[in-house]
Amino acid sequence: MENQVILVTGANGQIGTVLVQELRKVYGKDNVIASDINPSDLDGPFELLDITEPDNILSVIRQYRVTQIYHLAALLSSKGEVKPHLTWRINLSAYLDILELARQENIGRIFFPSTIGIYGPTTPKIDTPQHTSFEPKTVYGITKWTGELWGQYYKDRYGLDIRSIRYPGVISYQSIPEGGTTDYAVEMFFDAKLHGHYTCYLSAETRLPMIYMPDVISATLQLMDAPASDISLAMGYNIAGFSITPSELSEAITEHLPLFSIDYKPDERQKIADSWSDSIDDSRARKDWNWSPNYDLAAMTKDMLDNIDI
Ligand code: AKB
Repeated sequence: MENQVILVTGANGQIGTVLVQELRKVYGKDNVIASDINPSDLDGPFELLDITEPDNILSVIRQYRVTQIYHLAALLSSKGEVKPHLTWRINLSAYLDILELARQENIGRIFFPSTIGIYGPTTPKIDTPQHTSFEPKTVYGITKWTGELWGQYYKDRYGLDIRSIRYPGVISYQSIPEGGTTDYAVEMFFDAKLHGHYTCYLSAETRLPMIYMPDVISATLQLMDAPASDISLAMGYNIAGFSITPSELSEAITEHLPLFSIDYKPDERQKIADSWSDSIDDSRARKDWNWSPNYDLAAMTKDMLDNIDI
């Protein structure tokens, strides 16, 4: 797509750091404005932006004549339980501000990252359907579920083009994520390479849906590029990569690093993981915009180990 100017909030996060670079390959370096509350060493336009200050967001939108926003700034599930009010402010109030600014400033398209964290104990755990019971137990899940509803509202009432994905746990080597419940998967790779041992904060048999970063990027760009006529949901699309337990991941790593060892000391994150789904039905995304993942557990493990350089 030509002539787009894209603002990415939360650009220093796990997804932001990779997505900004990929967007810049497609739209040109100067057309992708990275922003974050902390400074960045990414090469290209960058704005220090406190997402809780709508006036600052507005001046960035106007300064660069922004046409699309990827609103990635968020506190994740585990950190959200430590700072519930701040999580509401960042994850939900700031998103509402962005929706309102997008309406006023005629922003063409918005991306809102949702999550498997919107599911809860009343959600079917296996092959969780697109439309089901949503009773999340974390503040993070509440904010993301409410954000999805607000997105649908702004689409129905004001015609905004909102697109959203419910990301599974994201595995990547470019940075070590913080504040999530699925972070263990990335930590395990780094500790395997660095120390040959990992102590996992979830129990061995905790099954969760995961996805590898290249699939996150292709899903996100594919959804954002799809013609509006193909998009039947403004709420988050379910997408799935592969579902794994810590024990299965450690076995996959051991195939490459035979001396790797693991032990388990579940902490408060276990309760969060237990309230989430085991696996996801993503047939709606496959049907609407041809989604399908390229990486399974074995392919992801090999690529992670090839790329972690410590
Ligand atoms: C988290 O663990 O909080 C996130 C997520 C699944 O959205 N990675």
